[in-house]
Amino acid sequence: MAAIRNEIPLDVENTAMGSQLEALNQWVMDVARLTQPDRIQWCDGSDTEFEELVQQMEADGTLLPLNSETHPRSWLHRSHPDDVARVEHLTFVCTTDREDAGPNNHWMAPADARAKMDALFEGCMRGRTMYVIPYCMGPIDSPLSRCGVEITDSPYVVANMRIMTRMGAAALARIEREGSFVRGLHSIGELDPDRRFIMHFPEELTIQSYGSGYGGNALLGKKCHALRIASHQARNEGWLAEHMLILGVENPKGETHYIAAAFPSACGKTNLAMLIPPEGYRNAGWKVWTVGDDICWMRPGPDGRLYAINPEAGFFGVAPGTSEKSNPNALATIQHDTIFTNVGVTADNQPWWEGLDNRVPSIDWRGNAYDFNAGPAAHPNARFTVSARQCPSWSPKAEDAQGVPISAIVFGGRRASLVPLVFEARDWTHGVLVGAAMGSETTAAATGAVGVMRRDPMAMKPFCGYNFADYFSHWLSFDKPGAKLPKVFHVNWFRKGDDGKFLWPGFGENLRVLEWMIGRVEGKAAAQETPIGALPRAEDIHLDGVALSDEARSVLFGFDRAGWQAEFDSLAGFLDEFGERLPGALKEEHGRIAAELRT
Ligand code: OXD
Ligand code: MN
Repeated sequence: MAAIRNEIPLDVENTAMGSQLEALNQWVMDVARLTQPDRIQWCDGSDTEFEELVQQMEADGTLLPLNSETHPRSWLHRSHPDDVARVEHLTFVCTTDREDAGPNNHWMAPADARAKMDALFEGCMRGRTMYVIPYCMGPIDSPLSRCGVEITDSPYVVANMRIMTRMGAAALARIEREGSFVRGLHSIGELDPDRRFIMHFPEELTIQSYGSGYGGNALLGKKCHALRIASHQARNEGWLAEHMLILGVENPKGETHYIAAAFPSACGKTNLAMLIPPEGYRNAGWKVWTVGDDICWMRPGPDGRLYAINPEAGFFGVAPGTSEKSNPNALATIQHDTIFTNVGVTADNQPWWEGLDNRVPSIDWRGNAYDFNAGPAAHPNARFTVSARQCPSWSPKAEDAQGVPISAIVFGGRRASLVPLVFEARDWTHGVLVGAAMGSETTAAATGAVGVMRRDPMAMKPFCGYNFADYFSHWLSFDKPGAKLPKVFHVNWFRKGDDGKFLWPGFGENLRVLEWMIGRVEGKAAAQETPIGALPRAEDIHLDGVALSDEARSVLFGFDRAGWQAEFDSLAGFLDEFGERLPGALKEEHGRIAAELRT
């Protein structure tokens, strides 16, 4: 090891020693030889380390301190204006066999991808510090958790990873014990969109990301590890890595049901995870507990139920639209110790975004004087990064090493028409079809057009690290003797009326729908059977105090047979894209429902 270090002109501050860490040290040195940093810093996750990083970033303008009276220890980061979202067209899954990545992923042969990335990484850290970040996804002592190491040249990434993961000494100790970890190499490069790639090598548990500092592209523990690589690992090891929030609903008797819900990016996962019950429910003793707002790792426990952990330690939430009305818990969470990215600021230097309140900001996310005619003050995908521990509804069970038992799985998207407020799948196989059929209008979380309807199975279109056909088979495989699987539901908070306005009030009122689901789980709530599943009638859900027009009632709880026939025809075309690899059971389920719709 010493010889290797002597070959390169590095000021190695400290290095991880110990025989189990030999492979890690070796990799770090290989990366240093390729990228040629001036310094290597092993991150321990300590407060002192964070303070030093912040001082350095304040000095060079990477972080701008916000109003310390209203938002203590909080900062604004302005990204490069061309680097504001995930880049799905530049994100690749590099498997030996192209078919293993599937039609749902961009693919590149591993050798070609490595050659491309080596050329980009060569010498890219000259003049920079290379940070080595050991991290754990999930509670540090949980058997469901997995570790990784991210190497990056971005102090902003280090600061965000410290919030979003369990980072530092404890993670390194676990890596030393386990001897296995996901390797993530990241450089902001030149932040040039033409020299930007996010590569995944799931067979080697490796990630390489170049040219972006944006969360989903650069905080490698999140989408790259906890979804794309983890979904591949989960398939091999018999568990599920999903794009789902996890919440607990506690009833007035003190009983809590945990629900996992998959919605595409920027479709309200954070709002639902932090829901505040309507007043009547609050007074009666209902509570909602937040376990996670974006990612859920689940696996069968000894009793046959699925147990879930949130692999993340923080929230990387969408700021625009977050308000006292939509999400008071999120607002309380981000009052201090928060990094804001690409928001506007008010004249007294408070963070501001569209939908927050009716103050007028003074500077926009690019740092220009705010001009209403020049576009929004905050970028539509502006974000906050904050520790989950600051959330008032943070569940005491969120740190439980065994995870929480899941009673219901919910799928949902933005669907202006056809799809009713809620329905329940007949059984697990039908539930998998409901997930596979998910559609939603695109949002600003990824670059590209917004508002275009696309199929987004289980909200995993951008995140499944392998062929969707195999992913559906994996989901189906959980239905085996002894399994006590959750019930599966589909919701649509975004149904619009003829006037183009939303028909359902959403936010806290969504608890009424969750209550109905729990009633179904407990065998207490009523519903009517339809070919697409069990739908509540308006009288099956507690709607007291909710003002719904006649149109809203009939549409939200209605079943449009002709519309669903057309939907199933279009779904057939989508499923056909997966050819022979598509599991027969899913094809049959589709055929059965399509036939029922025709009778
Ligand atoms: C996210 C996303 O950042 O889904 O969570 O894009
Ligand atoms: Mn997400």
